[in-house]
Amino acid sequence: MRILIAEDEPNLRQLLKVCLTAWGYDVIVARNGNEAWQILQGEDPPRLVILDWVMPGVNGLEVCQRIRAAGQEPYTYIIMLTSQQREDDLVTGMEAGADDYITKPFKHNELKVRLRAGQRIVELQNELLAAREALRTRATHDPLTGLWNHGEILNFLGQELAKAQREKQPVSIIMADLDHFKRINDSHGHQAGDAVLCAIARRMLSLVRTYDFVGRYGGEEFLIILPDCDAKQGAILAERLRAHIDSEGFASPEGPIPVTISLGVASSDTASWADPDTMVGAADKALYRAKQGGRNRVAI
Ligand code: GH3
Ligand code: MG
Ligand code: MG
Ligand code: MG
Ligand code: MG
Repeated sequence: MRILIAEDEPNLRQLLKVCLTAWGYDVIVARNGNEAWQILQGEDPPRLVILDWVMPGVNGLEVCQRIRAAGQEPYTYIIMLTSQQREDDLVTGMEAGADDYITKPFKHNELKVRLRAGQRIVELQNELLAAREALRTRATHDPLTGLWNHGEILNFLGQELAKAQREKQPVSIIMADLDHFKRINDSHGHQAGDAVLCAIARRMLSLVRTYDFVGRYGGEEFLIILPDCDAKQGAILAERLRAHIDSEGFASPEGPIPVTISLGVASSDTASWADPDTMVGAADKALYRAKQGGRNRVAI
């Protein structure tokens, strides 16, 4: 774990560095409050900080207050290390946002165990942040394909429609549905069907631009959002997707499985959509026409 030591007294700074390194920490040193603050403003700052109180320029108490005022996540665990030892100083230090307070001259073993306590807090928060991230991913992604899920792709569509209106830019969507997918499941099994869905997702992602959104709308239906893309460009991309998927079958132990998709396109430059639902409805109708027309085709 990385730790920042802010201490203006060179001998003590060196002693702390030696001790902490011996205890297994990755030590970063600052000679004053300004340096400490700079380091903490950098990318991926240390989460564990030992702050001397009295330093030239910005003192440790101020650094501590600034860290708390910024309220950044993840949390910074702060130990004030100081020779101030009037009774009120501890209260002032901890009111400024310090998590712990040690007076000089410090006992090595005491500093060591207090650091371990701080490390536990930091690690606990790491776990919470990872759990929150995992929950967020689960709430917004389709577990099979890793694409945006139904709810999230519609959220994005709402945002992109509003943005398109504000910036007077077109936005297009494509609703794509695998052709006769039931037959693929029936002849090759559901696991092969799942693998085909994943492969289709990858092929779609490989063809769209980085700022497009690809979502799994339902079972074997995909919704693609194309910001800043008019009806003509939307139809061109839909055709590229169709041709790419039609061009080669999906590898399976029994040989390649031929797969085709039908696609419906709706765009904001050919009609004005008040909300995501009506726009999706229009793409759905176009998709229906593509199916009626014989599948493996694009309709607008
Ligand atoms: P069409 O060309 O008219 O779209 O025919 P289809 O067979 O693709 O359409 P239908 O709606 O009749 O069947 C869709 C099939 O997709 C049935 C369902 O079991 C399958 N499916 C939906 N979700 C999944 C999934 O997650 N995994 C697998 N393997 N199959 C799925
Ligand atoms: Mg000092
Ligand atoms: Mg379907
Ligand atoms: Mg289908
Ligand atoms: Mg169907």
